[in-house]
Amino acid sequence: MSESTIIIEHSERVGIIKLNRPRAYNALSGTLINELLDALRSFESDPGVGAIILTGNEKGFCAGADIKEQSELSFVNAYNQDYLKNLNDGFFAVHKPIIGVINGIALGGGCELAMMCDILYAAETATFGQPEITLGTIPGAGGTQRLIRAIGKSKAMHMILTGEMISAKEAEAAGLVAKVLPAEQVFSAALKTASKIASFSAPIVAMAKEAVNEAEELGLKNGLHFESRLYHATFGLEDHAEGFQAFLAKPKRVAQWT
Ligand code: CO8
Repeated sequence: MSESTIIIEHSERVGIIKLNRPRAYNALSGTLINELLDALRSFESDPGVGAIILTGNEKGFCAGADIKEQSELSFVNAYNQDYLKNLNDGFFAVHKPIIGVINGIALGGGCELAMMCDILYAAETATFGQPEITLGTIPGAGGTQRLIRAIGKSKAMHMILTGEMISAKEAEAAGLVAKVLPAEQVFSAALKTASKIASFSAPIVAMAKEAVNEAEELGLKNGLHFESRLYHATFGLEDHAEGFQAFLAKPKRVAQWT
């Protein structure tokens, strides 16, 4: 039987996915993508999971599309199967927060995969790049759209048009990643954050994630309207009543989420 291309673990309420194709720097083969999407679906439907971590292995995070596989793909094949749309769609379908832990290279589709996550923690040794131009192609899993939103036009253009990489520190300064930590600390720090998020009310966490993500789709006026609607809807949840009662109790108590 062939080895799995991902490793799935649990740490209390956190579901963990580790990319695991060490011989190909975790390149995104069709098999890896399918196994990754299956794992996301399974964590999404598991009420015991409140947040997800996606990370790489000792070789780093991910070197992008599997170049060997992609070299065999014709325009017609790619077009007819809507190549890679399933990856973006799979991430869009996850209501639980996904923390990407970037522990080394995140190149091409690897950088795009990182940007599909909701929060990024990076090791000091991590590097980010969109080298597709050096292969005679362009980013194809969201890079041209998400990078500009994350770091602005000039920096995004620079990365995409030169293929040059940026360091974790540059990524943090540009707003691409939330935190940079020494390599040996980054996973445990992310796990602590994921556990904290997973300890809150699951529906409230999902609504907060949805409202933030809508900011990328809507203008300010429509976005504020959308936020108000979700905010008002939280008033109808038992978790909302519990959170407010716990705060107002004398003495204050810790809220118990459903
Ligand atoms: N695909 C397939 N195999 C790869 C990939 C890859 N992306 N990257 C590395 N490998 C393989 C190499 O072929 C090599 O295999 P073998 O031992 O059989 O020859 C092995 O991994 C080790 O690679 P290197 O010898 O090159 O190791 P180095 O340590 O010298 O370099 C690097 C490591 C920097 C990661 C280098 O391999 C590299 O530059 N890789 C390519 C990175 C790249 O250009 N990525 C962009 C790919 S295109 C893309 O992502 C399009 C985006 C579309 C969306 C994708 C979503 C699925």
